[in-house]
Order: sequence, then structure tokens, then C-alpha cells
Amino acid sequence: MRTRSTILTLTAAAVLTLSGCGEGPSTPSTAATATPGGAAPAVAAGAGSLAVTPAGALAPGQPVTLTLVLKDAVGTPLGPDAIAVSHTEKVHVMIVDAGLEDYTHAHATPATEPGTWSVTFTPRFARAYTVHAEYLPAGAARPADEHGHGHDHGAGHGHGDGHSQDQGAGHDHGGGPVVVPAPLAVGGEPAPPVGAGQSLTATAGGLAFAVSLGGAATAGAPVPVTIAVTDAGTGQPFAGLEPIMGAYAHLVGFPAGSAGMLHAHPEGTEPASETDRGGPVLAFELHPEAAGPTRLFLQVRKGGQTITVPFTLVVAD
Ligand SMILES: [Cu+2]
Repeated sequence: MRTRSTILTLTAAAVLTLSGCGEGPSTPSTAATATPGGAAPAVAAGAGSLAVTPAGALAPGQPVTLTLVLKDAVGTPLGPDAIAVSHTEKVHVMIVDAGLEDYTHAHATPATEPGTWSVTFTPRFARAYTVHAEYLPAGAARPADEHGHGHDHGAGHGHGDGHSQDQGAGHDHGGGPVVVPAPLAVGGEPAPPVGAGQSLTATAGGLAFAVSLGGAATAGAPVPVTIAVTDAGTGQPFAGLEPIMGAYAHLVGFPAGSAGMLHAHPEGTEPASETDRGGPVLAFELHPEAAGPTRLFLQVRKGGQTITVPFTLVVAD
């Protein structure tokens, strides 16, 4: 089932890459309205559909506004009333290129047409991209959401099973957030293959990050992941992570060669106010779905600046 939906999504992406790479500035690539979810039952099952249309020419370094049309599994447009706030926003949009190098996490704002949202991003490459829309259907809001500080993955916050993420192409896991992908071709440039080597340490924004696995990372099985944060200058543990979108960190993963997406937040208490601080160790539970390299992007905030840190996790079969 998972494999089938991935293949269908990739087929749609391939078609788009072929038809959507005209360089003409006046071709707002109608091909980009191809909706893998709309036509493909395997993707739409339990989830919904996403159609993406750029409002202008797509070119590296140029901001472009994308129009997103969100529909539920039976084709009803999803406007602001149909979507609950999760992690401070209604519609999170994760955009990544096929080489898994250029990652954007943005938020969509409602547009005039029912179910229509807009979001602006600036691609770095003339490559194929995937746009993932993540939202929590209003009816799916959990009791935790009533606390009013952006809890969405209710089960991950001390309610028992520690499952604190959503994942996969159009996957809807029992009332939690829904993630729906759609292809977007910025250009026809081939993306370099995602490196097969594991890379679990990085330095960014004056901080050093080291990922540790609490077991083997295997497709289809949960694995505990901790990320230790230290001051890159002094080597001292860093416990000053500022809240970002209602959490101390966001960990988003993309398996190479798939339209799937993982999204996890640190276990434990989420920030209740702007002055709360997180770190020095962030603990997650990841559910890798596909064998091979998965690119992880950690987002944290320090000194008011968002720091985005890439890692590569190699997942065994
Ligand atoms: Cu998040």
C-alpha cells in the first residue's frame, strides 16, 4: 500500500518534470496542477489531495507565490474553518528539491477561493521539487489542543505511546495531522544523487549538533533519536533553544527517491511561553519508512534566528 502510493506519486512527479520545465516566463506551468491525490485512490485513501499552481515564472533565486488547493478525501475544499491550528499555524508547507538539499518550511495563508491557500518560497535550484502540505483536520483536534499552545501530536506528549510524528505520502494516522505531497518542477535540471553516506553531526549558527540513535534505523520500525546541542565555541551543553512554531525543535525527514515525509517534535513538555528554553538534548522517536538515505532537517531557534541543520540517516531494509 505504501509502496503503491509512492510509485503513483513519483509517476506524477515524473510527468511534471517532463511537461513543466518550459523556461518561458509567461507559462505558469498548468501542469503543476496535476494532483496525485485527486486521481490516485492510493494516495487519497484517508487523506486528501493537494494541487499546486505557481502564480508566475519559476526560477532559482526568485520568490514565487504558490496557490495550493487542499481537498479532503471526498473532494471537499478545505478552508480555514476545516483546519485546526497545529504548532501555531494551520497549513504547514514543506518544500524540498529532488536532491534533498533545498528545504523550506513555510506557512500558507487562506486565499479567496474555498480550499485555496497561498504560500511564497524561493527555490535555489532549477530542479524538480515536492511540496508537502501538512494540516490537522478540524474534527481531528485532540484534547491536548485545548491547552492552546500549539500541541498537535497529542500522543507524543506523555499520553502513552510516544508516537510524536506524522509521516508519509498522504498518510493520515488516526485523527492526527495529514501530509499530502504534490510535485512542482522549478526546472529540468537533474538533481545530484543523494549521498549514501551517513552524516549525523553538523555545526550551524554557532551551535554543534550530534545525532545518536537508540537502536538500528530500520524501515518500518520506530527508532529513538537524540540530538545533543552544544555551544560550538565552548563545547558546553546548550540549553537556550527558543520556541519555534510551538516546539523547541522540528525534525522533518525526506527519504531519498520517495515523496514521503517524516515530521517529529521533541518528546517532553512543549514550550508554554516565549521565554521557555529547550535543550541541551532533544529526544525524538522516528519512524523511518523507506530503506536507504533519509535526509533530516532539524529546525531550531537561537537569538531570534531560525537555524536549519541537515543530517543524513541511512535506514536499513
Ligand atoms: Cu514541526
